[in-house]
Amino acid sequence: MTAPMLGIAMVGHAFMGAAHSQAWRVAHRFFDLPVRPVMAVLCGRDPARAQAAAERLGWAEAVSDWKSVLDRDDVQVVDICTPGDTHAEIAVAALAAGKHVLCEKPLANSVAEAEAMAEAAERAAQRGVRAMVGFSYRRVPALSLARDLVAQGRLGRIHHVRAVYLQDWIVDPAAPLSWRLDKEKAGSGALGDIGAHIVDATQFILGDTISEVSGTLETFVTERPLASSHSGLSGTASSDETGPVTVDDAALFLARFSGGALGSFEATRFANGRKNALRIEVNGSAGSLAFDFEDMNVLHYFDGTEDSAVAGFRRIVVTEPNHPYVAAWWPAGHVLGYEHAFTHQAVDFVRAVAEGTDPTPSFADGLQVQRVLAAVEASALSRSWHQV
Ligand code: SOE
Repeated sequence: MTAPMLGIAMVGHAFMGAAHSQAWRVAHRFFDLPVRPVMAVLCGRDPARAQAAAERLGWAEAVSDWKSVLDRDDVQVVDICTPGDTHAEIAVAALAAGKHVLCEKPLANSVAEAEAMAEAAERAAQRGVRAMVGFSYRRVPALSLARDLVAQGRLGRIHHVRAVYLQDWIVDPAAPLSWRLDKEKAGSGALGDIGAHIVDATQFILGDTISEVSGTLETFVTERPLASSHSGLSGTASSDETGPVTVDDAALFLARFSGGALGSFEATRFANGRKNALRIEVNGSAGSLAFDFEDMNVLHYFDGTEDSAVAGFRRIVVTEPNHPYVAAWWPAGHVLGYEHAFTHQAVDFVRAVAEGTDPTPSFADGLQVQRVLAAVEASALSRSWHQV
């Protein structure tokens, strides 16, 4: 007997839209789900581009007005894959219309918007309508395992965390302006786009929250050529017309966690040769963990209780059937990729909706990250520590 359907409407169809489409296409084919996601409609402002994307990504229909899906009976979920300046409007309207919402990260472009979204999600939850923010790295098996090991006390008391997220796609000053370099669209630069990921991932792994930060931001290239077309992360440069970069290129900050751990964070798009190097190291009284997304199926674990004669970082290949999520895919050693975390995200979202529970990370979790980002910006301006 086929499972009940869950109609999805996705707003936005660029990089995240492609990653989410992959997840909606395969989730029920690899995981046992109580309801089956149906890729009902893709929403995109340009009708021709939206239609082409719907055909390419596997959506039944394309529309140019996202509001048109809010009163459709064949849509139960709105999946927001747009730049941050539209997250709040779409999410609040969708939740009010009784649609479950999955919203890409960061939750919003400001704390005020994130607060409105979290309040809307809290009200909606009382009506059984669910909301999740898409910090997908939580669902990389190795990082899920890291959280489990910390929660089991395998590292003892956590002393400090160091996290970097290093990319280099705009180190070339000739790389054109894209929405991620426009504060109006993106809210911030490396801080919110990739810094948000390491804030959420470290809070997730520790099961703790950042309470105080001291940071600094820098924009290395302040003028760039205008993009003539959309392609990849930064598009293709047009002629010699230029425009201003209005966001940070790099964000560095120190943090204190509520539980007492210290943290050091760096998010930059100017680390030559680092393509998507989300790296986290956790050091505790009884051991340490280390992870690098560019080797995403591996978690390095140092057991501080081992005899020093044989102690050392052990390289755990996180592909055993008893590791998080892995059993649904391939035999041990047949590794996973970037797109699998989005499928895990879709699976956990669908299961929560079907079971009537609140998926995580919640909009309240997304608001917490937004507050950390805002505190870093305030700290950079005042050149002092700021409470989150
Ligand atoms: C660009 O920095 C980007 O696409 C981010 O926006 C994503 O959230 C991250 O997963 C990969 O890099």
